[in-house]
Amino acid sequence: MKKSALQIARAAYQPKLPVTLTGSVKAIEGEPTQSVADQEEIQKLFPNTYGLPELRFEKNPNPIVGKPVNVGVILSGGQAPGGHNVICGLFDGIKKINKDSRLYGFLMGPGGLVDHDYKELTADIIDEYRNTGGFDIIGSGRTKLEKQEQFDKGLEILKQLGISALVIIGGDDSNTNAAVLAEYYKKIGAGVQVIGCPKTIDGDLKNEVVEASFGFDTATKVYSELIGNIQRDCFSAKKYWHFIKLMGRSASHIALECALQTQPNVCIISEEVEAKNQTLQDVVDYIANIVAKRAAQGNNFGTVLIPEGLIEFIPAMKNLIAELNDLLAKTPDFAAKTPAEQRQFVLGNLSQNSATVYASLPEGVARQLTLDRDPHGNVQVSLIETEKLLSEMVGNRLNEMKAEGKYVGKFSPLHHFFGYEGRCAAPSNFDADYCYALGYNAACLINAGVTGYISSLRNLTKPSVQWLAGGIPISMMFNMERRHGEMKPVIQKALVRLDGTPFLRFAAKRDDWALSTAYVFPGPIQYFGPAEVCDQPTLTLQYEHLDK
Ligand code: FBP
Repeated sequence: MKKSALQIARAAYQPKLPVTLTGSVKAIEGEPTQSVADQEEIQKLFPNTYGLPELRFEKNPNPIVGKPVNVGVILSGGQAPGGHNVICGLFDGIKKINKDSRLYGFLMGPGGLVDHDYKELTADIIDEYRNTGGFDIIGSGRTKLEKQEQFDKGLEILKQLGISALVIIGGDDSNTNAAVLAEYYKKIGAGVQVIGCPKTIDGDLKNEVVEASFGFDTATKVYSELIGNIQRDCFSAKKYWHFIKLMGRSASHIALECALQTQPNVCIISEEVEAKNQTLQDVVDYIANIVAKRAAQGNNFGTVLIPEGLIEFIPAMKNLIAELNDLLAKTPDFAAKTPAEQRQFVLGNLSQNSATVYASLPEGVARQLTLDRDPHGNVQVSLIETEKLLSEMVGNRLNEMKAEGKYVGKFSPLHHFFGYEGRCAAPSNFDADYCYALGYNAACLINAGVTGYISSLRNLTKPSVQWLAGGIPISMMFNMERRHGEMKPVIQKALVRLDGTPFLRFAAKRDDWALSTAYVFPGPIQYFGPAEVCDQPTLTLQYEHLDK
């Protein structure tokens, strides 16, 4: 495959490991741990892997060559910049332990383990992928590893290939499943260690012990570059309002980080909307008032950032969606009705409140809510074009305000959705170093003989050589939550904290940004050049460190 000049130059970049991981490494055990909540129940579910100590790595003054180890690796879920470097770091780490170690990649996600679909990752393959974006080295998938039959089927191929450790690179659900698999293999004496690595652009796999998931840094920098470019265009032409939806499934970390970096006129934070029990109309009124105030200053342009998951955080919309899910599940002939009959049927069968909300939606969106359903019968909210929904409703509100004499201006909205543009970007220096170190550190955890741990690096606002390396028992991050009607042990998803410094800094500035046009233009990610341009971690990470 032809390579770009940047790809060629980037291939030569050697990620910087924490000093403790250079050379031989020894593991120091901390105190036994506990899960963040529901300790008794979780201990019962994980009798073999609960309560393990945190591990910290230090330089070993007496180097020893370890035994060769065969390791399997899986990429799970959505792409995130730096995944290839986790695999490269893991490869280099196990080769450092013993040059005869081997690495096998399971193809297209966890399904590859169950279906025995794999390839050996040799040095020539690995070298092609150093510091590149994407997950294409082995592909990724969303099959959930959660059933005993899958674990047993996977064990067959692990045994066949002599694999004694499996590294699962994934988000909160995949790491939860990694812990369940670790417990099962330990219980049956399978002789296979399972280690997790924290991945997701959404930034929602973080807590007291995991400072950040990889990919968030690069993805938010790509989106911020694009938002900055749009803002410069918008400031030049002075004629459009840009409604920009940003990926992130449910949490608003991506939208918040991009707002901190680019200072848009409006950014909606779903967690705040929910906490204030706001309606869709409240959100619309908030935006329309800013549009009107800017118009009064002669500024008929602006930018609005909208988190992908907003709809689910609006309490009245959440109720409406839940009612629609039930109603449509009970109405098998719904699809056979005409659009007009469907609308009548829905309006006639919802509760009073939900019917009012449904009737207030633009017809196209109302219809989307009754059409796109996933295999579990739920509305696929991420397919709903929230950016169009909001701009249409803002337009309607502005017309009312015009009639009331409260708005004079011109409102021309444009729409964007940024998500896939950032998930496979070439990793920033932060993500290149972080991912490589996570993989290398996972090899050290394998060498330490542990299972059910997540690879952990802390002190991430410092230069990478000063990062603290170690391992965290995954069960330490567990609490019990209801999933598909059953109580399950899961890693708590991190939502935006309204009392955290990233949100508070944004909230203190947003009124000023709304009216004063204080846009910042971050420009493209730089890989070579001064550290203040190339090596800055996200503002979210920097501000969160102020809270520690
Ligand atoms: P992960 O949580 O698996 O990392 O995926 C994150 C994400 O990019 C979300 O931001 C987005 O909602 C979703 O994946 C899109 O899923 P898909 O890749 O299946 O279209």
